[in-house]
Amino acid sequence: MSTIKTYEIIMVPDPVLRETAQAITRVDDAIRKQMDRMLQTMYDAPGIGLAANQVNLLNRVLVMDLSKREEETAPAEPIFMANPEIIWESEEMSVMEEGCLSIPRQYADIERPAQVRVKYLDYHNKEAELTADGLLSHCVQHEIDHLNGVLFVDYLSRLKRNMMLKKVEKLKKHQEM
Ligand code: GNR
Ligand code: NI
Repeated sequence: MSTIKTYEIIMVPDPVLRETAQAITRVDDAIRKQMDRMLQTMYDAPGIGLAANQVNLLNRVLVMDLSKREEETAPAEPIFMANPEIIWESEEMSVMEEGCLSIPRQYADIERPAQVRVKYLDYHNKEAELTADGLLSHCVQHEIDHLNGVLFVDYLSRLKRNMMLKKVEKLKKHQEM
């Protein structure tokens, strides 16, 4: 069992999800503690990614782990990023079904660049780069969007977006979440 404290996940329409998170100076012990807590919060949810805005923090920190998606027993492969920047994106595009822990039980096909290269500070404050494709590419773009106040529903028509946001309101009223 884990002794790591978790955060509460913020849901739409909370305005913190529309704010731009601020760059951090360096990854220090306090940021590492935040990263550990965010990872545990994400595992508990469960989800494959989580950005700081979603736990009411406005610094540019995100966590991801795609390892447990199919196999519960697979070893954890967490990825921690601070100040992530997309330094290259492919012309090729990719469509995948996305969901968001801040927009519960709503899913939609989203088109994004198929591959991206991301520069960031890792858990040890070292500069690192990651080239992502497939689900990891969608996930890292989805998380960086969060840090910029952007949600996956923003890529949909106003009609579809409003339908999803209304459905979440209804779920909340009926306490189905
Ligand atoms: O758990 C999540 N699944 C997911 C699926 C496709 C594309 C992106 C994601 S991220 C999401 C968790 C979340 O809301 N992260 O911000
Ligand atoms: Ni999300």
